[in-house]
Amino acid sequence: MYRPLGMTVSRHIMDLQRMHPEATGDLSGLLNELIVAAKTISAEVNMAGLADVLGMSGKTNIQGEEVQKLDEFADNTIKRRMARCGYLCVMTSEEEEDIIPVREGYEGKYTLAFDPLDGSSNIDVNVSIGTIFSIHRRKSDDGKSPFGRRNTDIEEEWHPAEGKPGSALDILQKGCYQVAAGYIIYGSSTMLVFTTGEGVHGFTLDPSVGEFYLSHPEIRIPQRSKYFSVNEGNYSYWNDNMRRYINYLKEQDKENGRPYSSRYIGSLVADFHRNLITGGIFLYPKDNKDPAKPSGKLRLLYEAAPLAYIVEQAGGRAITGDGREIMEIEPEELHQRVPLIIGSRYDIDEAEAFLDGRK
Ligand code: AHM
Ligand code: MG
Repeated sequence: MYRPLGMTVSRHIMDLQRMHPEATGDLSGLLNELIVAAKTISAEVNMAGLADVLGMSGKTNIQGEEVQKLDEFADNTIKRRMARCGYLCVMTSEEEEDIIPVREGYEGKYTLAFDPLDGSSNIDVNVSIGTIFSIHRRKSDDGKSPFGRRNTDIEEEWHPAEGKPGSALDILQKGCYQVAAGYIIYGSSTMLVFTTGEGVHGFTLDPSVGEFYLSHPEIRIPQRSKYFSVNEGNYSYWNDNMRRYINYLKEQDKENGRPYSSRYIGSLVADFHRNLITGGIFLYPKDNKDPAKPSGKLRLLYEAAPLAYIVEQAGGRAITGDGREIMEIEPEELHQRVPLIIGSRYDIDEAEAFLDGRK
């Protein structure tokens, strides 16, 4: 495979734009702004231990600035940078109750949903965390989406409300209408993985230059895996079908590659990223742990839908386990939770058969 050496993410984005002569460059500009925010967060994450030390005396750092909790820092960094980038009409963050307006006069044609720092309970113990993002085109003025088809068919010029503030209606769109989605993982290195509907590509940050370079072109998830990722501490809260499936994965059956190995970090981005590269199935199913959260823990807009877009573009699949494809769910509210079963296609098909009682 041709592997261009030294391909920066900005050049890659420009190349994608060139493939669409009708493109205005707004999506490229938007992605580039997000990447700057990601680099800022990455630098802060790398300083996490030190920031804590510096923060102990009166919670100000050496420059006299307030030391913020990292998830708050990540949220503010994205929110402030993107509010006046000129390409968005409205945003929503996992950390904020309501929609986030953009600066007046800077309204554009896209919407952004983001989880600023996913897996943030892992910050203090030096485990990988990440930022997830999802981009949609805004809907029309009357709130009705003009896009009845998948994003690849969308008319490039349909954005009549450009120049006006967006609303929650612009945000509440199905995953299949995303125009871009991705994540940044702050791990042993910082990586950006994203799709604009033309495959999934991964870039690694060279911190000495401050640039993301293409390191994982055209990522394809193996169709069948030998890893499962699930919080087995929730076993007693699952329904029988879910329990049967996990028991099945742990049975000895050499011919069919079982038992599977268990891998669970507890940081969705990190668990997802490993499975994307090596193959695997991640499950956060519905459970009866908390009657207020019957759909599990993860959120549709900030976690499930963007990762579903990526996994589908890489040849995998994402479902809820109760008969729905993640990409086809019409969101009803900003912080809607959804069961998530995502990963290698063959494994998802098999899990689906167990969960709906066919197997
Ligand atoms: P967060 O967005 O508040 O960090 O919570 C989401 C995280 C995911 O990264 C991870 O997959 C999940 O919570 C782990 O939950 P649990 O501890 O219940 O296994
Ligand atoms: Mg999260």
